[in-house]
Amino acid sequence: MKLKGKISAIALAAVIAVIGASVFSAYAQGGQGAATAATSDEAAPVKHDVNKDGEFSVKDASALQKYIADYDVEVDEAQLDANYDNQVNIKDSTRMQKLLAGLVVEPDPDEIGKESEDIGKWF
Ligand SMILES: [Ca+2]
Ligand SMILES: [Ca+2]
Repeated sequence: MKLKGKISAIALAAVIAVIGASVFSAYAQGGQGAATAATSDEAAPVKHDVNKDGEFSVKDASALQKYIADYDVEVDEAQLDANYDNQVNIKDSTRMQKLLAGLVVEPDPDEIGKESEDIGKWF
């Protein structure tokens, strides 16, 4: 009777261990998936995400203004030129605010840098 109880306890412990391992495995796979997603986000930065927080918001226009004013602020320099004129100045911050307000739209990538009658609609 005592031995039978011990065997039951061992069997129960084994079942718990198997279930626990399955749950842990599923959790670990979920974690791995999340890590992969984070890696792909790093590969494609968000356009105009000046402050590198993963989204384009008014904070990016503010970070750009601080950068222009020579504050000690960390920025993604690749995201500063919002009006594609190869200069970084207050016009870029203004354009970011217009983009956020829906007053202007992003130009077609093929049109960036070209002179065009329609270029005014983007700026
Ligand atoms: Ca941002
Ligand atoms: Ca610019």
